[in-house]
Amino acid sequence: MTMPPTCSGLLCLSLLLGKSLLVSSVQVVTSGQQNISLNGKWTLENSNGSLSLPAEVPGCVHTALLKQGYIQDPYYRFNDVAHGWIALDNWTYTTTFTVPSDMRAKQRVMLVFEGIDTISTVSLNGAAVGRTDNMFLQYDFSVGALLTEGDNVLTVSLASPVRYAAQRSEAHSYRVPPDCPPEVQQGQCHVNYIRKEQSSFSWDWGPSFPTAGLWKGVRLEAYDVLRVVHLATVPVYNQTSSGWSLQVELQVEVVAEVTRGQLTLSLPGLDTQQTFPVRFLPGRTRNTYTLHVNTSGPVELWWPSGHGGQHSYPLTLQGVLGPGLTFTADTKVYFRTVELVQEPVPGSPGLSFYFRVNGKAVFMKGSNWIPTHSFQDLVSPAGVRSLLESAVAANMNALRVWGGGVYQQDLFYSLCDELGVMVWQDFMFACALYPTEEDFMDSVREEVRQQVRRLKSHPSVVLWSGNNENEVALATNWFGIPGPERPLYVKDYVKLYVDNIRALVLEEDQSRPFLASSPTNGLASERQGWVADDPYDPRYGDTHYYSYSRDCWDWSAFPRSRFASEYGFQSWPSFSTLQKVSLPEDWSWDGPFSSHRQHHAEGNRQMLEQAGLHYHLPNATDPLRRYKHTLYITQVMQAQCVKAQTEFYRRSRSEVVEGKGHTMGALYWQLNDIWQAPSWSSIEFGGKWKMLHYFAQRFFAPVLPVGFEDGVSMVMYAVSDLSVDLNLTAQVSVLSWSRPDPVCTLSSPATLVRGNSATPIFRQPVDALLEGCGNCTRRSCLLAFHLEDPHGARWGPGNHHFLCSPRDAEGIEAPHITAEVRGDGERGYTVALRSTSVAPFVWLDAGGVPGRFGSNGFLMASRSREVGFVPWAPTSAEELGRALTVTSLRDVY
Ligand code: BMA
Repeated sequence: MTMPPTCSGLLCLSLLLGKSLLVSSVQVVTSGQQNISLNGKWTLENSNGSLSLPAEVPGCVHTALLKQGYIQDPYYRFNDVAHGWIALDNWTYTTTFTVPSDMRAKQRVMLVFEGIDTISTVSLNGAAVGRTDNMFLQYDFSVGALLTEGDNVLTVSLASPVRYAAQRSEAHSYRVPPDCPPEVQQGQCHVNYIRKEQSSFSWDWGPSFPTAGLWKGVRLEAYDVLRVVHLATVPVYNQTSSGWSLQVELQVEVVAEVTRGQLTLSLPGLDTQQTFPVRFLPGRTRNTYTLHVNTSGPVELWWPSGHGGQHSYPLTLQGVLGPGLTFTADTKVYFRTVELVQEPVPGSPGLSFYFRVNGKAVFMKGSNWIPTHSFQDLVSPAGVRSLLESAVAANMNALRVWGGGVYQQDLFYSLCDELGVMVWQDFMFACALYPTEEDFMDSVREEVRQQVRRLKSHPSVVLWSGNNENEVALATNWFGIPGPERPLYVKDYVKLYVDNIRALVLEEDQSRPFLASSPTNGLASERQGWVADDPYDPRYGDTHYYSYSRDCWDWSAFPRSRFASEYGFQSWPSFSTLQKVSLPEDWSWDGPFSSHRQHHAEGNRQMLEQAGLHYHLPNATDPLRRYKHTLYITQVMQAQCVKAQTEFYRRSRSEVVEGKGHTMGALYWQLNDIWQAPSWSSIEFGGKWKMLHYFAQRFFAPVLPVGFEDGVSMVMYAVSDLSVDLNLTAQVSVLSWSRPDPVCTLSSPATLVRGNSATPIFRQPVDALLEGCGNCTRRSCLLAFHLEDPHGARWGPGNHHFLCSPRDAEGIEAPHITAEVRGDGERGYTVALRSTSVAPFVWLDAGGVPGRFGSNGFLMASRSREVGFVPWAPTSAEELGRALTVTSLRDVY
């Protein structure tokens, strides 16, 4: 029920009065409970009072200053550095509100902050209510005694996070590195001392915006007997009885003496209903009920995308207590099991590392998720949805929520449930060592409890992982810790991730696996006291692997790991994305803007060096043309490099070579961007797909032909994530760079391709292959291939293999490509392309027209091709036609 706005004092608050409340993404209604939302307009003041402005809650200081016109767009040009002063000041949020007398008369009134960023003192009517030190916590304060009849004044005084972190580090008895980020990141120091988004002090893909604010909702909850604090449902499968039960966990806060009544849980979709007697003790308690699911009929399971549906069952909960108090909740339940399998692999030293969902081994395909905005209050539900849908559209079934960002909002996990995206959930610790003094640990313990309770009902969450790269940071001594001091840091490491985080996770949730770190050797790391000698060992656990100087086309350089949870290459975003935050004077590769946005040391040089190994670098005389071509070539390089590495991992799923293999996961670094800058992402800030994302759509396809050279031979594998066996042949066309039609075609014998395997399907010496085909040489020809069944039906996308670097290709012509936009926009548009010759890396760019093409970055090997375009906002064919540009490799030099 929404009340009309009530004006009180200087402020006009929009009050939301009602009983219905969202508790861990479940709608709970408790009779007799009243809630008032304190979201809306507050006032914000800096420490010396020179700035005083209205500020929206949820929100942060930066966005308030932006909305009131005190600062320009923080993402514009060099503003991240120019706005550095904001995070050095202290800020106070104030609101005034009234509380109806019947609400004040309740036994208890709780002031609930869903999230405060970060260090604050909360006061109500001049009296201190509490302090906060962790942005990942919800804080509940009992404030009934402080409320008055008239105006109530609530203030939250936030200390500068940068100064706080510095003070904590200063006060610490020994150094907890890494002190400061590399200079190129233009960031702030000691972020490991504050429980806040670690990348907010800068990262190698992101700006430094150490935010402060009330980043989530604020409300009052008033009740007489009981309020529901939390509700979680975790299905448990009993192997012996082949039956399911549902653990329902209800956390309540009770003010009365012992409260008795009954609770009815029903799953109508499974003909299951049970009533339990309840007895709640006073205070905050957790109460667990086991609902035995009637399995006389089949229980439909939740599956990762590509492996089955995501069936859910509605669950209702109805509580009746004493005379007249009721509470109800409606939620969804999904059934699935998940295991992380680490067991001996025949013919290979080490242990496997893969996920088994509902008893089936699943190859994880996906990427890593970073914060989608520096200002969390500007993260829109539509933006989150668009990114997740883009992931699934690119045939991903998994994302890792990386440990340097934030635990995502409820919507993220609900969408992952619905879309079949498995979530590897890190705890928020990254690339650093951490202090372990008592107050810090207390805060972390509460963070783990709250986050595990909030997220454990989601089937999408398949793994808890302690941190990002902190095991390897210790193992390989990133921070130059002198030998004699190492045990102290190892002790802190074990205390934080094992004795506390792991212990708490095991206590709170035994329905999914826990890993202490990523990368790690898993069980083998445990045996070495949780810090392995070499956590990158490809025979155990997961790996992160980056090499910018080695030729990315050389697959022999990649570790044949059990599971690749990070690998990648940088590229620049498209011109239309950069244009929004820059001026014409910024549009050059060597200028200050290009180095300012690059936060990875030598990143710009590395990109061009890697590109130069295989492509001519742009040399147009017109500077803007050359700049745009340079952006393009970085995307070509990135797309092809990540393709080579991902295809290597996918074809390694079924074999062991020199003791290594059985790779069962490929999560490249990184899915999305936090701002408009060069990074490892496949999707630009704003949602536009880079060439890599279009490539991912193909290299993650359920059925994929992979081609590579092994010694003197051309080899092809058929990779299949399907459950069925297929009878397939590889159809290979030899193309000449100088002609649009194949020179010759050949096919492999039919091969049985088992479900969930990678099967060799074609092998022939390259020389023999070319000799049999006109005057083809490595330099004049290339290969295009696809998979076909005996009925001539194609399985999976086509693929191609270069026999030389395109920069050495002979006969590659400047293609004349024409593009014509067709259609009325009802069902999107079609771009009809015609080319006079073979054109690699054909790139359609709709400029600032938001939307996505059916495919992009492709090889044009025949004269014509049609590509769909779905706009994300209404646009006309003319507008799209005007914005559309077509680039292919030969255009850039
Ligand atoms: C990995 C990540 C991030 C980083 C990326 C690229 O180590 O965990 O810390 O952004 O590499 O350098």
